[in-house]
Amino acid sequence: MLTLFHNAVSTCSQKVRWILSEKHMDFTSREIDLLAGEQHADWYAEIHPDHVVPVLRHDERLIRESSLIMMYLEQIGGGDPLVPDDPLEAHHMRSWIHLIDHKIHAEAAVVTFALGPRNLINAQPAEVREAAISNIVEPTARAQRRSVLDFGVAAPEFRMAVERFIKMLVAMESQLQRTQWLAGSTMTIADGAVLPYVLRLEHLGLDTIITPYPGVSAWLSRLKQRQSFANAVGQWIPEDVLAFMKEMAASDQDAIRQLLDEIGNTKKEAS
Ligand SMILES: N[C@@H](CCC(=O)N[C@@H](CS)C(=O)NCC(=O)O)C(=O)O
Repeated sequence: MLTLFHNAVSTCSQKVRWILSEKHMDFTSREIDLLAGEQHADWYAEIHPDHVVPVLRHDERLIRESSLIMMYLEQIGGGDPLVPDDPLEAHHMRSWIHLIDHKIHAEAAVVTFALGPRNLINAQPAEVREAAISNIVEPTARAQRRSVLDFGVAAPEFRMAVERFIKMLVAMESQLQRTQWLAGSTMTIADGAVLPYVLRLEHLGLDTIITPYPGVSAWLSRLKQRQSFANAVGQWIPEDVLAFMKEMAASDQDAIRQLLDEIGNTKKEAS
């Protein structure tokens, strides 16, 4: 019996829902309201000491860390294999996952909170706003959240995050000009692990960051056509929430255009 503690909009929850669908596995959903701070409740801190989603409960076992949950589900689930037999392709797959876990995930939080829920959180009473920051367990994430809530897209962290995203898109484009999928000839866990982060740009109305990369756009369309996309994203994030995310980011679009001009978001060679 699988229970997923997750959140509809969260990138790492999308990853896990994606692989659950690809592996044809049913689960019981327990959504955690991140904006209301449910991840900081005592009962949840016992499930995840870092106060983050997702967590998969398999019978009585708790499996944490979205990429590791994906690997776990690959071993217990059905469907087509999502880890290549070829050692080099398997290495490519793990390299994309490593990039997401060690760099892009944190940057996605920076971009999201600089734009999306910033105004909502800043409109809260001072002590509620402060709790939303100081309850974050991981110190770097806490400092980044404070900076982007204070300064929005003018925070230095925002620019660094956009630069990292662009660097990833450049590397993706270089690969996707040669193969259909990120690790090579077949779809792997890497595609499901990267998908929510590219999608996050789109959800925040930052499509212009993606458009210089036609291989990435075609890859995104391929993934969107799969049933797993509907099961992981479409079914969970209602249209009005997507519209709201874009609306929240709308007032910053001019500043973002200027930033992209400064950074020079044109197709570059991967380094
Ligand atoms: N490395 C963890 C990261 C988990 C994480 O940061 N989750 C976010 C949502 S994608 C979260 O729960 N944030 C809670 C918060 O912002 O307070 C994983 O991949 O599972």
